[in-house]
Amino acid sequence: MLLVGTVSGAANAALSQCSSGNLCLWLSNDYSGGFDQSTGYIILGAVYNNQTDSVASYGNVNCAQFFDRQDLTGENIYFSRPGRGGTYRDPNLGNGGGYGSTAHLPWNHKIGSANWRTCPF
Ligand SMILES: [Ca+2]
Repeated sequence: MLLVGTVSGAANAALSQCSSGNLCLWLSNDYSGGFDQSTGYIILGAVYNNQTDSVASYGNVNCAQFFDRQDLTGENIYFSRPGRGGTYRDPNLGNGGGYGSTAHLPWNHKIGSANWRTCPF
């Protein structure tokens, strides 16, 4: 899913926007602001690159992975899924988030793309 300028500015943004089976991202903290979700991957276009502040991983099989770059490569963090337990969402990426070697660093205003990966734990 290529987002060039279509992230919705929903007034009633909330965690409940994120449907089961989707990876979800919001432009503001606490699952608010512009929102997008996908059962596949997400490439954020120029307008929404480096804007995400909160995420949720509601997959049924795999873990969700969020990348710094806009091409599903490079520095990344990942999240579990509800059925697996552990951390599967984060309302504030600014204080770190999820799992991975850079998960302790601020990840707000950093994400450029997202995809699924085999849960590594
Ligand atoms: Ca966090």
